[in-house]
Amino acid sequence: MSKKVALITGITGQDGAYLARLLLDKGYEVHGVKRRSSSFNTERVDDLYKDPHEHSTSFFLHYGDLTDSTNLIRLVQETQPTEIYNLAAQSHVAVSFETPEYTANADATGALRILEAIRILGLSDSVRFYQASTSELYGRVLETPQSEKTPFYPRSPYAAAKLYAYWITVNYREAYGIHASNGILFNHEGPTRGETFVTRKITRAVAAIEKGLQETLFLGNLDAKRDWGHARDYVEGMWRIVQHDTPDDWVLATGETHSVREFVELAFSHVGRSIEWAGEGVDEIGRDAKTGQVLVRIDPRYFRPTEVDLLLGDPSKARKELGWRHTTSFPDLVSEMVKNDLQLVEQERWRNDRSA
Ligand code: NDP
Ligand code: GDR
Repeated sequence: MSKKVALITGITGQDGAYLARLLLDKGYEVHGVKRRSSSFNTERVDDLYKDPHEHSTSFFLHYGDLTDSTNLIRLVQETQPTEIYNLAAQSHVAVSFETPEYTANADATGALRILEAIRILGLSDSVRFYQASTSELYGRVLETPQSEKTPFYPRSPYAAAKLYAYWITVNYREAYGIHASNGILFNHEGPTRGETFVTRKITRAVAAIEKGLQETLFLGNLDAKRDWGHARDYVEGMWRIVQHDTPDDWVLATGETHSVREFVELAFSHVGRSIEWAGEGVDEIGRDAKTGQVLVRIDPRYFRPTEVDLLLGDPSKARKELGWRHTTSFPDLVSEMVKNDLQLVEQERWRNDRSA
């Protein structure tokens, strides 16, 4: 059998790095698309990269951008992938309210540009395409748990852009017979999660507060509920989606939901602190039950103009058709993230002490 070749956009992000590892372990040749940036942005994949002049390697990085169609056409032509995973996106929901037009360009039209590249290059029969769709498509809660049959009601420029990407993927599948699938993934996290998403923001703050480097954690809506899983499990699901004989759309979720408040409580419990909540609305605070230290305060800047209150996925179709299920529980996820951030803070402190 000829070698499988994957092209991954968003290689420098949380999921791109996990997926690259998984595919390299399976013997793929992996090509990742990274954006040019003024400072290094390849931290998550640096250990995979070997100088191609010195070693034989199966991992390659290319400059590219989802807003540049000529670049995408050239990359698809040069790398001749058998599978394309479109993971690149302006993926922060709150930021999408600040940069709605850019978010549409990268997240909506970006998916179209790749699909068009496949079509223009005559690869409709030979390339499989994966689109990183999202539980944010459900937006306003119309029913729970949310499945492939639940209607969409996007509540942010990010979700509206991803709605276009979802449907253009379905359309290119139906119109041109491309093996193009959507993974409707609920939130998935891990120790390398971006630092401004709420889970990582919390675990980093727990570590910094514990080591005396930060006083208080400022958050927005504590009552939003999410179905949180581990990114490692979810990239395995992406791969299974692409291997399925027929292209389709699948929900990947844990089937459990927890509030931001519960995440905060569990994360602080790992450093032996329990939280007592007092006050209401923007005046609510969370105190250390033993010492009285204010650990959590509300900053209304983190509220969103429209919020997604409750996400809870029904992964039964993926379980039945793909044999996929999550393996990391919510408590284990939180524990892994807190432990990792405690270690990182310790390393940073050690480095700072040595250079002082
Ligand atoms: P990240 O934000 O960690 O990574 C996003 C990646 O996209 C980064 O590599 C980023 O590059 C790249 N990127 C952003 N804009 C562009 C652009 N214009 N051109 C090329 N690359 C670009 O996201 P995740 O890894 O968490 O998520 C992966 C995908 O899955 C995203 O599409 C996200 O919307 C979607 N998703 C994520 C979920 C989650 O819970 N994690 C759930 C459901 C869907 P750079 O490093 O230069 O910024
Ligand atoms: P989300 O993730 O919007 O679900 O999108 P995020 O972690 O940003 O927010 C989750 C919930 O926490 C609330 N929240 C805060 N969020 C952030 N970022 N910062 C805060 O201080 C804060 N306080 C409370 C939010 O209001 C929200 O309700 C993620 C991204 O990975 C998307 O790309 C992906 O599509 C979805 O998950 C599924």
